[in-house]
Amino acid sequence: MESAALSRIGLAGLAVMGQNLALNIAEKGFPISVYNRTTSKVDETLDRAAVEGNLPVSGQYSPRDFVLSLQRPRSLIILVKAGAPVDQTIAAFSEYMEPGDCIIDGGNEWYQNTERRISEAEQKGLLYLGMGVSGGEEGARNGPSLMPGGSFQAYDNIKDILGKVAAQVEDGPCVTYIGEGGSGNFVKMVHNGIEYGDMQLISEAYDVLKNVGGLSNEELAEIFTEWNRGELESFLVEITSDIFRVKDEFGDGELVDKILDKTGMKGTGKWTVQQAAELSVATPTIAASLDCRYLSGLKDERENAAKVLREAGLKEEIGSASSGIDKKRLVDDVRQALYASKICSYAQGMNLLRAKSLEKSWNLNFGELARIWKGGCIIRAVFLDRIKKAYQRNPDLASLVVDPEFAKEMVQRQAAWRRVVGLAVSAGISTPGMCASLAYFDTYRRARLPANLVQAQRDLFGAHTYERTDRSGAYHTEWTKLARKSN
Ligand code: NBP
Repeated sequence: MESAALSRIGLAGLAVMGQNLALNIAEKGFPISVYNRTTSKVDETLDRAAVEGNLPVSGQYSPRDFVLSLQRPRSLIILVKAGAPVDQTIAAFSEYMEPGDCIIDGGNEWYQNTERRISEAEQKGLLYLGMGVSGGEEGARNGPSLMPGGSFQAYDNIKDILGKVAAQVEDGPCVTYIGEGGSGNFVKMVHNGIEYGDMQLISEAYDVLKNVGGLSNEELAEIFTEWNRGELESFLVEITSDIFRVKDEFGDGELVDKILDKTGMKGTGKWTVQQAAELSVATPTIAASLDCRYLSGLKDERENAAKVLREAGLKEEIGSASSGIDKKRLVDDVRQALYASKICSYAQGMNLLRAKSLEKSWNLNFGELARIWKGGCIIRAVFLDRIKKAYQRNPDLASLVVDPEFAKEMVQRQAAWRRVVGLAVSAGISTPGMCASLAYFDTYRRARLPANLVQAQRDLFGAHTYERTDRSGAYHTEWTKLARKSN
């Protein structure tokens, strides 16, 4: 018999994400049981629950007690390191679970692992959700963006909890049922890929403003604050303005200048680019941001290359490019270049999602995805409301670039965008994200590309055949014979 003392939900894995999400759930009035392999973290969570408002958290110290402390049908969230730890955790709990109970993995899991676990769970009569959680520590505690995919019944069992725990925006909580299978994890993965792109584009804007425009950290802080009041308003632009203001506690100046220029990563960006390649979807801005992380890691090689090329006569062009720069105009141009580049990056991410949705019959609702990213998550931005509306206007939109509103915005910004990229190229400041976005735009919008020549080459050396513009069918030509005969 179930007693009133049973918890409504459980959460296992009390590291950064788990602890904060558990406290968030408890704060919304849902009694929760918590468990962690290393039990000291259970006590830590209980201490925080007491300090942060006597929250209804019940600490459990064994998998059995944990599972049996939950109301049926049991809903149990796992937030451990993705991969084998998730399988081990499931194995530890599932022997005490009963048909109809539900496992929710909130980690950054590879979507195929979730699909495997869904069928393993089904064999035991268990329900399974793979739920993307975005927003880091702060989001988990105060309102993340949640992307649950898998069993709809499992989602329905905890819909009320998720709706209260998620970030709230004017058009609802930042959660929606994503779709079947591993769709929740896949959508979170692409969200992270888009996040890579956004961070790269912002870092390029900073590079151009600092090294071409000669702006100080103080000026950069003000500009990013200003940008955060307009079309670029977003979490990443906001935190960037804060970063420029932090002084170095060990010396003069600001901390940002003392940070080693090597970017870390955990793999979701790589998965995004791999999936894009698998599905033949162009995601050059996201790929450029990933490549830049790889290149940033080659610090010693880059330092050596700088030296070797300087000795070989390479001159820094920055000085000449920045002389006579109209700072005010540069700032305005960079803002427009950043915005236009961002649209292209989101267009790539959304098209990757569309391709996967078609392949897997997930029936993803892109307007809803944009809506649940408006709050709580790292890519949250005012601009996502425009994306939501674009997909509401046309759910089958081929690309954000051809949505009438975005098309207008791109055209208005393209002169500034080209000026920034041109200036950066001539100054030798690498802007791979902005260049990739611009090249994507220019390639996508051109009705005729030089692909005719590539087709001719393929046909010449490999008899791959080609199609013609003026008649149907596949053609092969004896190119070499004809060319040499005519000479
Ligand atoms: P970590 O990814 O650092 O994982 C630590 C947790 O995993 C601890 O509770 C640890 O237990 C548990 N664990 C490990 Br490691 N191996 C285990 C095993 N074999 N059996 C049982 N438990 C095991 O935690 P996190 O940073 O909170 O992230 C959790 C998930 O959320 C990850 O998938 C992550 O990618 C994702 N995520 C993280 C963030 C973020 O900002 N950190 C944001 C969004 C999503 P122990 O205490 O006993 O070692």
